[in-house]
Amino acid sequence: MNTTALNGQIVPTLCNYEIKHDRLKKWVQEVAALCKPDSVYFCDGSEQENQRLLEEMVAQGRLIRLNPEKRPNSYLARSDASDVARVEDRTFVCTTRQTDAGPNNNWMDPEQMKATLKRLFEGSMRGRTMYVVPFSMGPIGSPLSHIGIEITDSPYVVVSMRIMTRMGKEVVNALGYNGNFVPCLHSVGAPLAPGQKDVAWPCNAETKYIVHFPETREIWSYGSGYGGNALLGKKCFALRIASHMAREEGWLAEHMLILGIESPEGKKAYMAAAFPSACGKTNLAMLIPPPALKNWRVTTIGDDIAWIKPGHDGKFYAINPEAGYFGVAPGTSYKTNPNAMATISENCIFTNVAMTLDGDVWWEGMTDEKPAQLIDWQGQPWTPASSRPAAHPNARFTVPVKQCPSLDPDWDKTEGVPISAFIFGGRRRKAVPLVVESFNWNFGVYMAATMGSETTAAASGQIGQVRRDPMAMLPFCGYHMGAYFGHWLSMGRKSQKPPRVFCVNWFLTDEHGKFIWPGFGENMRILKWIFERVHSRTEAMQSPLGWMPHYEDIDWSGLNGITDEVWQRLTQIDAAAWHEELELHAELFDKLKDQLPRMFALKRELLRLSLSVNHKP
Ligand code: O2Y
Ligand code: MN
Repeated sequence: MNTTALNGQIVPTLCNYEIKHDRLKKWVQEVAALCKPDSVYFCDGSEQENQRLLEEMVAQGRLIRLNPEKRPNSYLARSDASDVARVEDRTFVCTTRQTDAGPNNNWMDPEQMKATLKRLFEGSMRGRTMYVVPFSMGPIGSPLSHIGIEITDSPYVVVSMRIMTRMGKEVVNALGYNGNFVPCLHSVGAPLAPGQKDVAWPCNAETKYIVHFPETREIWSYGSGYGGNALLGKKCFALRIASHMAREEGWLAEHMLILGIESPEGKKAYMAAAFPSACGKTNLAMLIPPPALKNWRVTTIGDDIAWIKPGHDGKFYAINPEAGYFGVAPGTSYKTNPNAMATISENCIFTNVAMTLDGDVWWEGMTDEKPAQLIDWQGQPWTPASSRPAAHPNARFTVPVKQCPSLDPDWDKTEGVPISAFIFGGRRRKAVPLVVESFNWNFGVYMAATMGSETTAAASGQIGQVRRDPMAMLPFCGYHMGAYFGHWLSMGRKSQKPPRVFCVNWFLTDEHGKFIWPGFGENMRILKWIFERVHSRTEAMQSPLGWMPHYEDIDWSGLNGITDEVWQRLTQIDAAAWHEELELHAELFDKLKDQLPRMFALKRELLRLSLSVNHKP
């Protein structure tokens, strides 16, 4: 045990490895002087350290150890009822000029925000340990990876970051004397007075700030211990800060899953797909083809975030910067996602799920029949007669990707995998057809930029309203969305072989509100068509929105029920609905007009003309 002298105070400091990086040491000292923890601990990322932290948290009542016979080495955390999801209205992007953050972000002047945060962080870690968590987003040493250091007063964050990232002393080694890192400062905002008893989930119910400073590449998060608010490698770094870095450096940081598809002949293609939150990204990333297509294989690289850089051969190469899944538990079952169920069989941290009486986990949708008795996510007895859900709708599992049966053998490759197709999807009951391939890169960027999704309970806002969510990045783009579209267009200009762009919609319904596309594993039929388009440029049908499959272009083997009539509905382009859509595109463009690419107005006009010629309003 060493000590750090801070303003005359001695703070016990534990670090079992050498740190050569002066700027890192200085920053840790500055944070300790501000937050005034009882001690400082540098995480080494070892299994021993992990087990010690888990045991401490169990002893403190912060975690419940699940039945080791049912869920080996797995734990349950129950959050405070006020701290259950990302807080978009408390999330800020602070740039010198407000216009650089764009209308898509909450903004405050960086100096003013720093002053506010410094007041909040002053003494915020009293009575607690301050953990220093070195992590790499992407394989350590990959030219596509970047390093962050999270300082946090939450041991739950430490054990979660160890799952979600490559975490530990190897990262500090990789930094050497002066490598770059993104400083990520986090406090639950709940200091303890001497002798004060801690609670199971400390947080600050009144004040939360999730703040990004893209110009100085810093993150400060205060008041929440949950998910995207606290595991700062994920949305804060890998999307908001990274999207800003990517624009400056000529790459893409996207809210996309990455999957591989292998044909029966052994041909392989990788695709990256963007869907807004709560559209089944994890299910698609881990898809198991239906029995009739069992000779096709889907492999998983990532379920949420992709970092994509152009390679020397003109292709785009992608990595999953994460090393774990932070997936939504409700709705996950052996029917909807058997690979996810196998992944979470052990070494998992569950948050806000229900607990069975024999110490296992349960959530809505996990089994057809509800257990007769449970302990709900708030620790209360629950029966099927209870009016409230047993698990919180945003309950999560945190688990290493290595446990996923469909994990791609190249998931950890330092150069990434070549991407042949980008797929953009939303949740739309009508108007948007099942699948369409854009005529070219620029039109594809237009279609992806104007995509919308109907809101669900998980997102804030009213249920069932169409919210424009360009590239599924609206809550995650760290700069002006208009400039982001410009960046996407410029990436197409830089590449001789940009991926082909597809839009999909699994969520079309009939007049009774019933889904007309079966979804889940059956989406393989659409992925297969996409695979064939990118590999062999098979025939397709031209429409105003792009190329679409004929009925006979889809492999229907083993699936009944998609009649000609249903197919018409799945592929119809309702001109009246599209003229309304175009009005909504104009509304979006008006909000972004100060940095919107001029090409977009042109593309909109071309689309209007094409719809008018082919399908009169
Ligand atoms: O509510 C949270 O903090 C988690 S949100 C989340 C988690 C994993 C993957 N995606 C998301 C999302 O909101 O897109
Ligand atoms: Mn996500």
